[in-house]
Amino acid sequence: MNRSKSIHAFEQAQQCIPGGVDSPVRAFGSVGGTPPFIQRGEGAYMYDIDGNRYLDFVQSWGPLIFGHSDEDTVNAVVNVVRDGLSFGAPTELETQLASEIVELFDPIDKVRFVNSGTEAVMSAIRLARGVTGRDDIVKFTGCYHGHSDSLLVQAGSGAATFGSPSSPGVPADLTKHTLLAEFNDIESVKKCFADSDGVACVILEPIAGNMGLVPAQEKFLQELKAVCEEHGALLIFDEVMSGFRASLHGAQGHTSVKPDMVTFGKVIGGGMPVGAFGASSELMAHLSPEGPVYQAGTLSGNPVAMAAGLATIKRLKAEKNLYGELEAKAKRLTDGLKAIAENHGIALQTGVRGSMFGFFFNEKEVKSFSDAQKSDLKRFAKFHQGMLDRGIYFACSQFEAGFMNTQITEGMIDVALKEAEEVMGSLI
Ligand code: KE4
Repeated sequence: MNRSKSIHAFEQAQQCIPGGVDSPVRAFGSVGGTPPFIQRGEGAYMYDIDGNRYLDFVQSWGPLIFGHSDEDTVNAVVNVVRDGLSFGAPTELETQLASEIVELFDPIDKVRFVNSGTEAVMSAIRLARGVTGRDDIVKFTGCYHGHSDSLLVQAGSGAATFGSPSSPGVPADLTKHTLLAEFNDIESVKKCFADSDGVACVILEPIAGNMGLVPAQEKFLQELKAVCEEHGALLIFDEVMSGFRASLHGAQGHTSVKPDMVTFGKVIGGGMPVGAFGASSELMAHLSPEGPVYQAGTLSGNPVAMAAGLATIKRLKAEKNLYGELEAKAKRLTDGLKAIAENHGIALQTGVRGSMFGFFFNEKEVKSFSDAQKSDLKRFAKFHQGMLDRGIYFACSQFEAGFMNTQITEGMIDVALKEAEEVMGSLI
């Protein structure tokens, strides 16, 4: 596949943008090769500046559940943008989208819009700390919640549960209140509580998509909720990715456990920059201007983003069989990949939750980040590049999830599987 224009564009980009990208994963660091520079998207496909076509299983990392340049979404944006791009003043569009989200997520009565998932999580944690008067928070290795300082932590030294910065530029003072537990391991959570003088909240991806696809086990979620209740800590489900991807009710379509707070992003913006966080009226009343916990944003809830999100959520509600159909297509793809891999003597672990899917080049089931890290990353990279050269665009990291959308047909999935048959053969 000729990507000469992308190669040149990547060189140009690196002259004025760090790494040539505005988000690190896009640089293809973990899979190698040059990232295609995209010219346009249409339905199930993206087209790069060399004219190559790609069947897209990433969809901007989740937002595009109706595919690229979805007509309803584009029309909604065009109609609104003619009346103005932003006012810095309230609009009814914010109320309408907030009402739609609140209606679909039981535990929350109110939401506040922001401009990214990072902002949503950062604000939710500040609210939890403000409400409880406690500083410590618990997160899980392998879960990603955006790049705010308190959450860029790695395991501390030895058995310590308190995290240390995972990035230069993050002062230890800003991570010393973040404790790290192991996903699906309730004993590690209890140790964090034992080590802490008071935990404000526990945050996790209830269906993790940032270590590859790793759902939290139901028993673990129930025990986690019980531990939080025992200690008066708030439970935050970070559904920036799983929200409206795992089901119409996010992860809560797959677990009986109800969180105290939920964060959102991606799909609720329909491709425009939107994040949100929600909780009960009682908890949200602590937020400025009602309460003392400060949080703000110039473009938060701007009408263009609200219009895109509203068009998306309304359609998700209207199309009753949508998630069942997306899950069936995701299973067709992953079951097919698993069969092809096994025919070549390659171990492939696969998983599906609604329109989210994942696969690990791993001998064993993956239940935590340490399990995921045992995957064959070289084999993943070779698979990714082989499929990309055949026009199939998977996430460029073993530690990411894949996404199905309404524009991808069973015929397209069969084409992807046919290409995978050849690529898997090259991996042995
Ligand atoms: P943003 O700030 O990127 O909008 O959201 C941060 C975030 C928070 N919580 C979860 C569960 C997330 O998955 C994310 C962002 N997801 C990544 C994909 N794994 C975004 C892609 C990127 O960083 O370029």
